[in-house]
Amino acid sequence: MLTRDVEMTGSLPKELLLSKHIHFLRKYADNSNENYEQLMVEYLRMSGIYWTTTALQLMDSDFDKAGRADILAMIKTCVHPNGGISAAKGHDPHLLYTFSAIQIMVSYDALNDQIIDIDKTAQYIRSLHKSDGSFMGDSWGEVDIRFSFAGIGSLALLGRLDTIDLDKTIDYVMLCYNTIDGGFGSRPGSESHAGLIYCSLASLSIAGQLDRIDADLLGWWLAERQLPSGGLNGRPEKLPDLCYSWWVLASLTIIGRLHWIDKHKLLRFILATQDEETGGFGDRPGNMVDPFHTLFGLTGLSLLSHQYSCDPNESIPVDHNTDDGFDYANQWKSISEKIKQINPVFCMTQSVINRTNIKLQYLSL
Ligand code: 3PZ
Ligand code: ZN
Repeated sequence: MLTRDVEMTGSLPKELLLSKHIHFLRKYADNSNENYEQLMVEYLRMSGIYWTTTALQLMDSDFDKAGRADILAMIKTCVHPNGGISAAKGHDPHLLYTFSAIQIMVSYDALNDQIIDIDKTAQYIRSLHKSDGSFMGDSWGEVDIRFSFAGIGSLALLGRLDTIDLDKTIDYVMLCYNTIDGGFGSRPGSESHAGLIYCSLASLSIAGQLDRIDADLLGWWLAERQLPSGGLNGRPEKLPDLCYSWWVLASLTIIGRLHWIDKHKLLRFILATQDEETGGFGDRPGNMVDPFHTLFGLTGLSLLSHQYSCDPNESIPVDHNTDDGFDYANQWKSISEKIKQINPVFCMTQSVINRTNIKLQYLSL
């Protein structure tokens, strides 16, 4: 069988370009000079701010102070009378942007800063919950498992999970479970896809119901997403894409099987997707960079490097420390010092999640 993959040849970055990434992202985060408004299309803006600020928080603890007030003021202009939040001022509210806005507010510890009325926003989310346990994205009525995670994740961060029947919500998620490969699709009967698997596992982790899946079967399918280049794809026969480093690694972390992939090969792929000139990460080596892939490059490195620095049983395999030009032991140590720990369920820094009293479930082998 022919494998679809990319070549890892030519001069590709081999080290983390930390200060370039901070510079790249600051252009987007600096709302005050309206840079951001030119850089990120309007219909994505709220999520764009979440990708950008989360990426900066992972690298730079002083970041919080800089854009906080402007960003919170921007969110306030997107809050609708029904409690929903839109991507930008004047747009319709949507569950995905409501989730992004809540993630940003929680990361700034601003839930009680009178930007939203928590009860109203919880009621807005409840209004999108259907009697079969599924979630709509907005009043147009489209249903997707992504919206289930956005609903559950939002309510958990608001401390309002009791607003919905959580068991029923998880029963719907389990209708999207595929017994053949252990994965999840967007709706019942749909093909498994790594991004939707992440949404499902994150939902099950919040609900404490991860025992409902076959973690070995799913872990196997997830580990098979790694290609000879080291990069990961989202389903069979697809090219590798940096953002799947996050969807797959976060999923494997939640089910306690992160060590089922070759981390050293993935490290080389992730570093190769950096742009040496502009900073930022793209989907594949040599491609255009954006804040979305920049966040998921950094979160992938965070999961990999912190697992290394935390787990004394994980040693660097000898055959990896040969002559491919990589000093793995030093790379992992230095990356874990430069990038903070990310929470695999919420994709927010672990220190922010520690401030909440949300209980999450993780499996171990
Ligand atoms: C990208 N969206 O629908 S999108 C997204 N994709 O809003 C944001 N990997 O064309 C950026 N591809 C770049 N900055 C891409 C978010 C998509 C994912 C597209 C993509 C990613 C390969 C082609 C869906 C969470 C939220 C949203 C998604 C996934 C997960 C696009 C195309 C689509 C979109 C935005 C821009 C540049 C950035
Ligand atoms: Zn991608």
